[in-house]
This record gives sequence, structure tokens and C-alpha cells, in this order.
Amino acid sequence: MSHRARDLIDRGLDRHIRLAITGLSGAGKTALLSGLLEQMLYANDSSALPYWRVAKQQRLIGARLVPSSDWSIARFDYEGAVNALTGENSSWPQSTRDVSEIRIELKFKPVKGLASKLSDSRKVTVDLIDYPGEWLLDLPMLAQNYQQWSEQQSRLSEQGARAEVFAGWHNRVRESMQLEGDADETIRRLARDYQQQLQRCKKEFGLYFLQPGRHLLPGELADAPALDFFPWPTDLDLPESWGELLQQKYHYYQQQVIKPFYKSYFQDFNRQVILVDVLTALEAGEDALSELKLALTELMKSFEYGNNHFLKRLLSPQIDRVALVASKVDHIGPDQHAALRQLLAQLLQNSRQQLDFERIEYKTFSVAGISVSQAGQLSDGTVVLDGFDHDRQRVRVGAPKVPATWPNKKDWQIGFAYPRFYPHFSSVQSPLPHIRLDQLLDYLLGDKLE
Ligand SMILES: Nc1nc2c(ncn2[C@@H]2O[C@H](COP(=O)(O)OP(=O)(O)OP(=O)(O)O)[C@@H](O)[C@H]2O)c(=O)[nH]1
Ligand SMILES: [Mg+2]
Repeated sequence: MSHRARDLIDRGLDRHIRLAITGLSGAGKTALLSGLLEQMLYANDSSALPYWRVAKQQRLIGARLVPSSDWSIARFDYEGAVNALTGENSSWPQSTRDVSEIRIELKFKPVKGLASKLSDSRKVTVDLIDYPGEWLLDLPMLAQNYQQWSEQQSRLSEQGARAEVFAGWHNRVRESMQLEGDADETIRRLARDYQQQLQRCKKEFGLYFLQPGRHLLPGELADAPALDFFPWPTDLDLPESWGELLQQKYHYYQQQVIKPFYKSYFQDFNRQVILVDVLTALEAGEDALSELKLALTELMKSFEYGNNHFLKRLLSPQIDRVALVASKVDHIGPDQHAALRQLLAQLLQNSRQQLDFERIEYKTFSVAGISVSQAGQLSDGTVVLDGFDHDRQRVRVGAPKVPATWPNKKDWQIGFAYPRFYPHFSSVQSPLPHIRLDQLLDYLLGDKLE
């Protein structure tokens, strides 16, 4: 029997969970994944995880990393991440460049049902996947043809900060149309130009809805002809020969780049974390926050949600439980966590409607995968955060506020700023500190560990 088939049967029997951490670039996926593994592997010390019931009730017998069923995918470098965080020059793990996967096996004492009578221990395996956030945003392109994609992107490019970035590029497209020349070569040049503008959108303006993702992080496709396309500005007439080429490239990108990525990693999971770094978007300003909302709304349309019916689950597993998670909550004081969750819920309003409609269970959380600050309160009631700055010097800052609803004009003018703390851990400090990962673990895995 193939590994995949066995995974599916195990899933039907509640013995296998495939958890997707869905988040854009920089959302904190790698840190969260490392934090979740860290907490599960050290869960025997139940005092650190009071809200993970299986640990709290001392029913967790053990957790260990085991080989993945798919032998062709790189293993997620959990040890590398922990080494980076706890090494001599403690630092955050690098931004992810490729896909990797890791499997953890949890052995526990069942509490109820037949299982508890038949045996005194059971196993559940959990698969976790890490990948570059840039590639995720390509998924909505699967549901659009070249024309629809071009229309959407053209509309976007006229708004806010994008208008400034793309004005010059638009002129260069128009000028190129007047020139005689090899269509292939011209399109290649304009595509590279477009790629640079997308990179500016990210670096200079912190924007989010950036497609195609491989223009930002090409991976093995660096300089490949597959990337020689861009959305056509719909106010210009598209020359027929160019149109054909652009459409072919777009189609190729859909079929050969996005689809395999989607099929391998996103079609097949049954639990999902939607991870959002709301604080960084607030800092970047209104254009960024609006684009984050749009990007998340479009992205959520790519996932299949469905009820957890036994047969259906066996044949085509679908997502039956979703955690909507605001990341890096150690940048603010505990008194602001509820406001952050409220703003996250507003940001994901359209997605929540979709989940409600499909009757999928979801819940909002605010967590820190790896917490690098400590909150405290001064005698006058001021909330402060203690941590380490870039030079690893101790710093104490007043904890900033988070708006619970979409900020108004005046708030945007004043702007938002959140402190940056840096990891400063020793190699003997395990498990690494976190905020609320026990609640998240209980929500995502608790029912399978009963
Ligand atoms: N304070 C704090 N910062 C965090 C936390 N998680 C992530 N960060 C910060 O956010 C950065 C990005 O986090 P990653 O985990 O690399 O984000 P990612 O989603 O994996 O990003 P890509 O790999 O680029 O897709 C880190 O380098 C840290 O600076 C957290 O729990 N607390
Ligand atoms: Mg990463």
C-alpha cells in the first residue's frame, strides 16, 4: 500500500493530521512551526502548557520526530531553527526559500471510547509543512484566466502607492509597443521590469497582494522563460502576437508551477492555521492593511472546506477546523491582545463569512511562536515590555496600543509603531518561551487526542 493511501486511511481513523500553516511572507510561519514543535517535543513538562489538555492531564506519553511519508521532500530544519535562536549570536531563522515538511508522532493515553478499553496508548501523527509565503499568493491565479487576472491587477495598479510604482512601467509598455522588435525579447524585458516594480511594492511600501509570487522569489525558476509574463494594462490594446505569448506563458505558469505546488501541499490537509502579522501591516500604513485584507480574502477562496463526514474525509480530506491567528503578539502588552484579535476578525470578515457558510469551525487566537519579550506592569499601572534590542542590550519600552477596529484618518496620520525585540536565548533554554501555543495546540489537535 502506498504511503499516501496509508495516510488517508489513518486520517479516516483519526490517527493522522495534516496541518497547514497558511501565511504570507514574513507572517511568522517558520517561527510558529518551530515553536509548535518545540512545545510538543517538550510537553512532558505540563506546567508550561496549562491549556493543552492532553499534557495538562498527563496523558501525553511522548512526542518524537519521525520520517515523513513523502521521501522526496526536504525535512523541515527544526534543529537549524532552534540552533539559530539559541546559538552564540542568537538570531531569527532565515526567510524560507523552499518547501519542507516534518512529521511528529504523539503517543498518548486515550480517555474515552473503545480505544481506552482496548489499549492503554494510541498514536497520532501530525504533518507540518513550511514554504515561502510569496508562493502562496499564486493560488488565486488558478481560478482566473489571463484576461481576468490582467483586469484585476490593472485596477489595483491604479490605486494608492501602486499608482506611483507602476506609472513608469506603464509608460515603458506603451513605448515598447511602438518599437519594431522581437516580441519574445520585448516581453522578456518588460517582465523583468515588472518584476522589479513588484519587488519595490514589497520593499518600499510593504504591500501584500503581489503576483506572480515567483517574480519575488523565483526559486529554481530564476531567469527561466516561464516567468516572462506580466498582467496586461487593460487600457492599452494588446497586440495579437504579444497576447498569444503572454497567454501561453500564463497558462504554463498555472499548470506547471502553481498546480503542482497546490496539489502537493495544499489540497490535502485537514486542519489549517491562517497566520497574519497584523502589527507590521499597521506600521506600513493604510494601503498595506487594505491590501493585506484583499490578499487574504482572495487566498481563502482557494481552499476547500467541508464537513468532517467520515467517508468524505477518507476519500477526499477537507479542512474541518481553522484557527485564525494573529502572530508576534509579544510586541504588545497582554491588555491589547483582545483588540488585536478583534482587528484580525475584521480583516478576515469575508473569509469568516465563507467559513460560516460552509459551517466550518473556526476561532481567533493571538500568539507568539517564539516570545522574545516579557510583559510587566509598573506601580502606576503602565504596561511595559522587557527584551533585547538589535545589539542584544536589555531594553524596556512602554507597551504600544492596538486599534480594535479599522483605524480612522487621524489614527493613520499619527501612524503605528511597534517595538522590535531580538532573540537572546541560551542553548540550554528549552522549551523556548511562547504565548498561547498551548491553547492553539488544544484547538487544533485536542479532539484527536481524546
Ligand atoms: N517578536 C516576535 N517576532 C517574530 C515572531 N515570529 C516571527 N517573528 C519575526 O518575523 C520574522 C519573520 O518570521 P518567519 O517565521 O521567518 O516568517 P515566515 O512566515 O516563515 O516568512 P517566509 O519564510 O518569508 O514566508 C522573523 O524573522 C522575526 O523577526 C514571534 O513570535 N515574535
Ligand atoms: Mg518561513
